[in-house]
Amino acid sequence: MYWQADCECMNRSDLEMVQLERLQSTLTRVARNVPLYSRRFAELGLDPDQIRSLDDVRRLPFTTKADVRDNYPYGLFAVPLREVVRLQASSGTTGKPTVVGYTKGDVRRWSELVARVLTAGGVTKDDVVQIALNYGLFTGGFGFHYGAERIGASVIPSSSGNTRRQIMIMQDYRATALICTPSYALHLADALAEMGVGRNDLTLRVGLFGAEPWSEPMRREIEERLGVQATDNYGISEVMGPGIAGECLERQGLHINEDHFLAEIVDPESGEPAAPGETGELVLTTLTKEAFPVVRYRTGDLTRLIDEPCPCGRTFRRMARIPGRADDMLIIRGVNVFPSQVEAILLESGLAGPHYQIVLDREDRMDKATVLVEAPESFCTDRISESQGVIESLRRKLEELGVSFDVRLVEPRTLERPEGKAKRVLDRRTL
Ligand code: DLL
Repeated sequence: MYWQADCECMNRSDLEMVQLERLQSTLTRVARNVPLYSRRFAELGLDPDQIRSLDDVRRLPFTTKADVRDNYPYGLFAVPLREVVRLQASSGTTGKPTVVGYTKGDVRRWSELVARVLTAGGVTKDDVVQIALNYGLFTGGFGFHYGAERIGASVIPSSSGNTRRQIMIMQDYRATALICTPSYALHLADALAEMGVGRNDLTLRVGLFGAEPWSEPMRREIEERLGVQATDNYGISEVMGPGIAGECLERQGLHINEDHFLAEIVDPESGEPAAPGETGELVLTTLTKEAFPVVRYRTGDLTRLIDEPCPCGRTFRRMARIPGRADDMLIIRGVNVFPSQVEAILLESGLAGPHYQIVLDREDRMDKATVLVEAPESFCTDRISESQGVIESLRRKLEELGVSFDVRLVEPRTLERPEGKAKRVLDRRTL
């Protein structure tokens, strides 16, 4: 099932023509309307007319989150405010948030792109879609909402939080599709178990999850406990929000809506293009955005592009699941580790629940890494020898990452349950 088969299954050479034409028109518009770009292009002696092939994109300067912050709130808008019908902001926790705007046309296109990823994830107009993502400045709630309405599904804007109410709604309104962060999906699963509601008491069929890194074992656990087919969805507010890339039901990577976004992978250090198929930082250029176009936006997210054709028939390239942002990567005693790798090992072990926190300290100038995990409900933490066995076994499995972690078992349900994006790391190291 496709939403816009003519675009999603376009042959590559037609697609590249569309991309180039749209790139040129975006560059002309930003050069004319956004002072940051006209200045940067002038500094490089670059005229948008000189960009004659998609490879020429490498000659363009990058845009960073700092550029967006420095131009807070409206400095990067390419249209007057009177043409903007929607404002959203990034969920950034430090400093000023970044504000993004959408014209009527942008909102229309955004809805179409979200309709594509919803369709790819198995949602149809017959579904009752519960959107348990925050509705507010965060792009998740409204982004998915408009796409789901566009499809003609029955949309429940339950927003985030209030887990018991979410569950009542899920049961009473007979929700068939759930959209939230993967960590919240597991929190819902825990709450359901606590209330004695089994997956067969629910009508859920599919789940679209995203907005934070997660792992394959976590996907399996969500699928198993909620009875859904779970797909991964990627978006970033500065570029648009959800709808940039999403998995189809093959679940082998996220199709990027390449007729609206030009994706590159660069070496995060040098900014040079990565070799084909190599992992690096995802850089995105918007091809159709009117209010807030961005050129070569450094997402900070690490991934690689998958060129092989997908059995689903979509021709858009896929990006691999994101292990984390370049700046989420922990360097522990010089070893690079992503929280999602720790998560995968914990879940695969079958010894720990899905809730965990990594705590980093510095003792005697050395990094000390501890993972707090909740003991499974079935497990009696009073039985010292049994807990010791679990701790030892998890510790050994985590050694696979090249770092030695201390493991601490905490009582079930004591770690924080996120309603939006999970915070997995507490870094208390000071230099
Ligand atoms: O999180 C947009 C979104 C909403 C995507 C709902 C999917 C579902 P921001 O708040 O700007 O936008 O956060 C963007 O979240 O740079 C990634 O680091 C991370 N992220 C988003 N989706 C995924 C994913 C929304 N599927 C930042 N896997 C991005 C891993 C993700 N990380």
